[in-house]
Amino acid sequence: MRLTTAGESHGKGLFAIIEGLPAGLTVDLDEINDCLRLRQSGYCRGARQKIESDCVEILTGVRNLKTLGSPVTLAVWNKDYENWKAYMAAEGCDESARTLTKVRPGHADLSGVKKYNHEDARTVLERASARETAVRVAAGTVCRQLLRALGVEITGYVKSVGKTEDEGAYKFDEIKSGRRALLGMMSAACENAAKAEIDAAQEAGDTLGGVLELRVKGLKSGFGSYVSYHEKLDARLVGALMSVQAIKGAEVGLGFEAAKHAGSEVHDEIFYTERAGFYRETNRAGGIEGGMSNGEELVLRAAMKPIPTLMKGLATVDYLTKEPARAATERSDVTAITACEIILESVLATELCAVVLERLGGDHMDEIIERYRRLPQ
Ligand code: EPS
Repeated sequence: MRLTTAGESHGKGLFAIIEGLPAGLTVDLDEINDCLRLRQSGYCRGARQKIESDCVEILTGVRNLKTLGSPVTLAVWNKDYENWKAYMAAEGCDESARTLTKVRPGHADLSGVKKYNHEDARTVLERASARETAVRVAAGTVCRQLLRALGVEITGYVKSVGKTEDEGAYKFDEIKSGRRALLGMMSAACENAAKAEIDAAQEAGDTLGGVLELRVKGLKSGFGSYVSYHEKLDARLVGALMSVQAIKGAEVGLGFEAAKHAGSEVHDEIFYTERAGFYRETNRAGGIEGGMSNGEELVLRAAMKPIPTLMKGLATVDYLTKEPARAATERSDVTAITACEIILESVLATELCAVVLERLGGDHMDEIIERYRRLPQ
């Protein structure tokens, strides 16, 4: 299975082609649109979210809400295109308006203009923008629906915002039902503290990032590989998380913390009873050993950097004049941490779906469900 996305932030829309999905998968449009709504939510999002009400349109590969086995094309149209077509239209437009040459530190602007020999960083930021994640959420939700048919579920929550960190440990089902509405954190006290931090950042014309924790329940052992380095499950899933705009770090299980402890404090001892089979009492490995799932819950975390468009503007240089300048200030979010949570769940679903289909093969969902059922726990 392979996902390709296309589209610009202020172009006509965002598009995804998912190739290699089996036939017979029931697509739940309401769930896709709920996830798109979640991606637009969160405290202190930018003004763009007031313009858009993202909604998926399926263009190909589905008939009567069931996949056909042919490529599935999804579209999320940009309402804002109406306001931008004079500067963005493929058919001809005025490129001289809305140029951006005061390249923003932390964004793709400077490396992008140099790489493609552009004069205007607008041409770069249009594709580099995290708006692209709208269609990745739509595609990821289709993949989530395939995984759910096998009994594999994904959830996650916002673990920290700026310096406000939730040190609590939560069970999968608690997370699914317990995320708070404002930011997607688990604790009311943390949400209040985080809100105060976000307010202060906004006041200062600044931005904030945070840490997200993701969980996958119901994945049987043996997905991924210990024989081929490029098929290692941890490498693939961490790679998927790192593919999201603004993610600067990702870890599995104890992650970086494991390096501070002795082996006896890190590895999950193995037990066996006839009733339970092989089992562990801890899951510090985050469900992955030797590049393969081990049947325990997958636990991953990712760190989102603060969005690089700051209202107060950072020191930079104008790309054309070479004069010192303050970086351009497009409208932006103070934080997009809540959106990032559903985005990460979606990219995880997409990569995991690809891994599962590579191992199981099959043209129709029935075959895939049957093959998965026969695998050992
Ligand atoms: C985003 C839409 C964008 C930005 C944001 C994410 O819309 P606009 O550029 O029209 O304001 O709000 O992207 C960034 C902050 C960024 O740096 O890329 C969205 O729909 O998520």
